Amino acid sequence: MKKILVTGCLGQIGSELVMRMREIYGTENVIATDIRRVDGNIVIESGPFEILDVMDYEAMLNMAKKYQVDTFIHLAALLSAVAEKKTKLAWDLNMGGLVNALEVARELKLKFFTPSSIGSFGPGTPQDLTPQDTIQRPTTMYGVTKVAGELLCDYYFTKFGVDTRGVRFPGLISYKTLPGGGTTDYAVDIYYEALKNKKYTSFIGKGTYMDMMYMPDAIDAIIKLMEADPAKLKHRNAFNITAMSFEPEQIAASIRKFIPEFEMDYDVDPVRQGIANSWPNSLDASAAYQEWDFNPQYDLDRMTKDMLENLSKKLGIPFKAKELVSA
Ligand code: VAH
Repeated sequence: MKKILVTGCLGQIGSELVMRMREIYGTENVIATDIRRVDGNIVIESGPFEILDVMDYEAMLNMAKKYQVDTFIHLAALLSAVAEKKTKLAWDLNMGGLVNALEVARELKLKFFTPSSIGSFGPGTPQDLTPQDTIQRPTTMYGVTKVAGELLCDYYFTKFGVDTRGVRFPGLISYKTLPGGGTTDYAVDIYYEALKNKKYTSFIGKGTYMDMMYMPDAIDAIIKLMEADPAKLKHRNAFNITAMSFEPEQIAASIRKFIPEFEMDYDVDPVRQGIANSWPNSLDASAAYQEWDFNPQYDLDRMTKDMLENLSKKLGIPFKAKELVSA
């Protein structure tokens, strides 16, 4: 990768990926785009930024030509909970935007990345250690767009030779942006509430296991996959990746190691609980380890410590992570 165009750069992944790629590849070589401008945003202020509607193919093509990019990272999409409320918009944006991006990649012979998700699986999928290759019959509009997206990216590789690559992300946890309408957002909200109020009411029920990963590991995974030897990529567009699987009681217990007085109760949201129930409890990520040396560095307690330390600075709430208090 030498010169990269990123869509959805103000989102949870984009806002961190752009900054990390600018460190590695040079600020002027990472063109950040989004549907809106946010004054004062570091992604916008720190390097090349353009307003881009991913539904506008001509604008997308002209922008890729203008900057003479060699890589296209397509992140603009609606997430699971929002997509269940706005199903037609989710299909139009998630699929219309993707096919426009793939057409640009085909036309200009660009390397291409777009993420899939554990949301691409459904209740008929084996839920424990979900295999890399297995049945995918998701019961959400988000999941339908993710499975269709995986197939579309495979098609553009086999039919047109586009170098498409992708991963099935688990829930991603980060402190730099607020949650964007996903089902796994409870695992981000909980850290904010732990610092602000020392208590949290979870909208996901006790015992609901989902795969999760800390954002630094997600960013490293994208870069590692995009720099991998293509000859070694058998699965290419939809690698299962995960760093941990936990349920709400376990993340609460991790927080209590640093904030012993933290309390949690439940007010389950039937829509997001229904989505979570249809997703795997845990993934088998062996293909990613074998084909491109995927290797996450954060477990639950290390993530909790880093989240609480960084959120305390962001929110201006004093917090000093004691050494791990025995559980
Ligand atoms: C969501 N954060 O909740 C996203 C992600 C696996 C979850 O796809 O929709």
